[in-house]
Amino acid sequence: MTDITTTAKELLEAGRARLAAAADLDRFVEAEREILGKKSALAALNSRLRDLTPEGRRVAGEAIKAARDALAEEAARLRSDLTERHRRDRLAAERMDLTELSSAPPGPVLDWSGRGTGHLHLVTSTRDELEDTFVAMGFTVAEGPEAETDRYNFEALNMPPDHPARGMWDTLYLHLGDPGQVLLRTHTSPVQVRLMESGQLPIYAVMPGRCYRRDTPDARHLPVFHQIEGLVVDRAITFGDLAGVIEAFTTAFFGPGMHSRLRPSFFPFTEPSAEFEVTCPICAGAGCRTCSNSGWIELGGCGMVDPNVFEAVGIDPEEYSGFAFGFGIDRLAQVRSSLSDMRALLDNDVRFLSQF
Ligand code: FA5
Repeated sequence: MTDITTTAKELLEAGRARLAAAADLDRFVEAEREILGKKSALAALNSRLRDLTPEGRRVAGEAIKAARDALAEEAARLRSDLTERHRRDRLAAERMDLTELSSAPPGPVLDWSGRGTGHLHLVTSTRDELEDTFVAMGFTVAEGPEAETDRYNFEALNMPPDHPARGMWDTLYLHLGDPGQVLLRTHTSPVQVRLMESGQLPIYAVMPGRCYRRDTPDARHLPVFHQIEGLVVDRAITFGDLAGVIEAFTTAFFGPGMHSRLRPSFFPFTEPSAEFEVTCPICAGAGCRTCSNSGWIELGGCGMVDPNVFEAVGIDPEEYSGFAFGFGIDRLAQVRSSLSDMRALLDNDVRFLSQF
């Protein structure tokens, strides 16, 4: 009897040590089978019980059971520790280090294979920056389709058929629907109409996107380019609010010391209309070749939403007023990065693109 009890205690201690020594899950499972399995030394002790007196069998049986329970408990604890350690190791091994991408300097980062990891195109990163700036000023971001109908691109913007102002935009028409009714939008202004038509007022939104014109590519024009539109519609909005927002944007985007100014202009969908200029970011206003020594660079157009536009979208111009603005993202990127020719943005020459 004493013999079995002693052996059970010895097997308990040996088993504990064996389990604790298992370095990984596989070795642990093996050790657990040897110690607690059907062919274990502990299980073999049971077969020796039949030679004992009933009292001796009870005492020795309890000793074997106590050893098995203690080992099973210890094994469960160690198994959960090892499983957790195994999971953490696997996660650490599979973890991707993204810090390299976000903190990488401009230009291609070469990985072990010698291939560059690439980065956003200059126009995309400029668009992202513009969105961030306006979102920080409280604007939301909206988008609209690139294939538009005549109504959104022209008619609802106060340009009925044959209106001479349509000639301001050389338009590409699509062979879709009625002739002359579906086109590639020439500006982002149709998204204004879509937003106002949705009937959710007030509106404080910017709308970036791609535009198309039958413009011959040259140093300052592309047939496919990007604009960002701004629209505010609320009660009691004034021209002063427009000027204030343009100025706040200029300082937020270009930095302190950079300002804006408005010059009278014409757009059919705004009245009064203006062109807005910002301090030349190249010479900080001192005068250089890019700004023709004026110290100012024209960025885009703006003005108070024309009451005819409000009527076309079912907003009461007696109750609401608003302003809109729109400017070229490629043009802005060109000016900020001193690119002499905008066509370089489309050439896809990695030696050029990797500089930004
Ligand atoms: C417009 O497109 C008006 N929708 C802007 C507007 C919006 C006025 C809201 C009033 C209220 P414009 O045709 O001037 O205006 O174009 C605006 C800007 O788009 C230009 O200043 C220029 O930065 C950019 N842009 C125009 N055409 C091209 C082109 N072919 N390539 C690159 N950028 C262009």
